[in-house]
Amino acid sequence: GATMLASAVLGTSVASATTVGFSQIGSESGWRAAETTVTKKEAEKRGIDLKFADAQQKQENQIKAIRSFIAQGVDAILVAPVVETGWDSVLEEAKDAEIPVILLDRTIKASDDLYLTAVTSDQVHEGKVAGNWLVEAVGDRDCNIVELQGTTGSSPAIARKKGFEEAIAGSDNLEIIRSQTGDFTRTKGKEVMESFLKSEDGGKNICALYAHNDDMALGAIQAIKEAGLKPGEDILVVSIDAVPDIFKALAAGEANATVELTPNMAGPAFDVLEAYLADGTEPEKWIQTESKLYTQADDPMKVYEEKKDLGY
Ligand code: GZL
Repeated sequence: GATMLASAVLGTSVASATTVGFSQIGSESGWRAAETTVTKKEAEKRGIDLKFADAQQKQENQIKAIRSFIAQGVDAILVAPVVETGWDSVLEEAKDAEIPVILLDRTIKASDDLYLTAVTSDQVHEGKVAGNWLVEAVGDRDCNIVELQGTTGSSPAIARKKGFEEAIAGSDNLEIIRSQTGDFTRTKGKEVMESFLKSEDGGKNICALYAHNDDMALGAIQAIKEAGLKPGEDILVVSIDAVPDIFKALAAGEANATVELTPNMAGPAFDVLEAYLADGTEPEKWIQTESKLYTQADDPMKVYEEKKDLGY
C-alpha cells in the first residue's frame, strides 16, 4: 500500500510496533494500581503498543481477554494470574498461536512450557521475612496472631501463609488464632478485622496482625482504632507491599513493618521479551524481584515522599 510505497521511495523500513496484550487482575490494591501505571510507562518507553484489559478480579474475564489478544494476533501477552489454576487450555491456545506469554507478580500451577517466564518476588520468602520480624519483636512474650489472607487460591496468599508459618514454627509462644481472606482489599480487610476483634474480647486477646498486603492492613488499622485500641502498640501490624500509605502509618506508629514488593515487573518482562522476539533467546523460567523489610526505624516519611508519585 501507500506506506510500503513511501518506504520504498524513502528507503526506510516500516518497523511495525510490537503489540502486547496485558491481562491485569484489576485494581484491588494500591500496589496493583502502581503495577498498571509502571507497565504502561515501561511499554511507552519502548514504543510497545500495549492493549490493556482489567478483569475486575475475575478469572473468566482474564481468559476472555487472553482469547481476544490471540484473535487480534498480538506479538506477546502479559498475564497477572488472579489464581493458580485453570489456565491450561487458554495458554495452550496461545502456544498454538505461537504467542509468548509472560506471567507478572503471581505464578500458576501449569507446565512451564505454557509461558516464557514469570516475573515475581519470592512470596514464601516474603512471608518468612514478615514472620521473622514478628518473632524478634515479641521475644518470649505470648502472642496471639490474626491473619488476613490474600485472594483465595492465589499464589501470594498460599506462599505468604506458608512462609510466615515456617518462620514462627520454632516459637511456641506465637500462635495464629484466626485466619481469613480479606481478598487483598482495604474494605474487606477492615470488615474481617472487625469480626476478629469482636470474636476476641474486643481485641484484648490479639497481640499482632499479619496481613498478606498493606491495603488489608490499612483497613484493619481503621478497625482497630474504631475498637478503641492502638494499632502498632496494642496490636502489632506487619504486612507486605510497601505502598506509600503504609509509610504514613509507620511514621504515625500505627504499623510496625512491611516487606517491599516492586511494582516494576514489566521492565524485566519487556527486556526478555524483546530479546526473545529478536532472536529467540529463551529467558530463565523465573525472574525474581527483591524483597526488603522496612520498619519504623527506616525514616518512613522520606520513603513515603519517594513513593507517593509512582502511581499507587
Ligand atoms: C503479589 C501481588 C499481590 C500484592 C497485592 O505479587 O500479586 O496482589 O501483594 C495485590 O497488593 O493484590
